[in-house]
Amino acid sequence: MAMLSFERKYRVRGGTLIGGDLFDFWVGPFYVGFFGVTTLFFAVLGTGLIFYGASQGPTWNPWQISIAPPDLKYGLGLAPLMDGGLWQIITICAIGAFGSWALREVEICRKLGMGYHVPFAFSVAILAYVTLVVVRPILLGAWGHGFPYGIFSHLDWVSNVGYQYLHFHYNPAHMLAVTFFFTTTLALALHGSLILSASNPPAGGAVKTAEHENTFFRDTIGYSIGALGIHRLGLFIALSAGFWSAVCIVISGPFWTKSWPEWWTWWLDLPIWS
Ligand code: UQ1
Repeated sequence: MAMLSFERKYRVRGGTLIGGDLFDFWVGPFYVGFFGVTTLFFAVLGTGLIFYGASQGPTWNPWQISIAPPDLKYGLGLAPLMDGGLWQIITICAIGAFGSWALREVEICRKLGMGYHVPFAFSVAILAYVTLVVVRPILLGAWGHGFPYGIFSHLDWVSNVGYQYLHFHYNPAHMLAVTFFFTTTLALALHGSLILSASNPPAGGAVKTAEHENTFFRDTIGYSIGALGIHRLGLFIALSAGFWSAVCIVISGPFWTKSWPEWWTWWLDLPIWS
């Protein structure tokens, strides 16, 4: 791919976290770096192991392929390759690839002198995944508490684990997470529509300004959060959705073993009712 004229200015040396100049280069449009190499290594190995596992399994139907975690009897030990060991190595590859990708983003931020907001945001997604397949299984004492890597099988896992707590929607952290997910879609819908309504007029129409955007919301709800503010709010609610998702699953089992509807008896047990 041809390099755009302005790109040369931003292809600056340095900012690497490791390896000095050794991997400080681009391949076409892509910055590589040490963590570009490790991302590729873990991604190729992990994907290859998923295909190897599929080749040993009963089906090539993409919906039904599943790499299962070890049986609970293996606890926190290493499992035989075909009995959960593949899942364990694939999990290491996934964390290696996601972590490398985040650190490659950090190196690009350093090159450009930008804040670390994007790798930080990505790290919250990694945290949610690691909570599911590492933190909660360790707290429960067995890798078998991780979820299986398959399309239908992971849906079944979510359903089964949900029913273990009778009615997962009564989990207060789940309520917070869902509320943040919905609020994020509301905010992005408002923001996307507002920006397009002002800056993408029909052919021949005049592009409007930030004052139009502010005035629209002052006219409708008496308040405008502002151009920078909406992005701060958006990042906060989106990260909160991922964060409370991690909380709602890590407290299920390690910190609350009964049904989630029962958790609310604290309300009925308040002394104010007697
Ligand atoms: C808003 O006030 C604003 O500032 C002008 C935006 O920036 C372009 C927006 O995108 C949105 C959606 C709002 C309205 C949001 C709130 C929380 C009042």
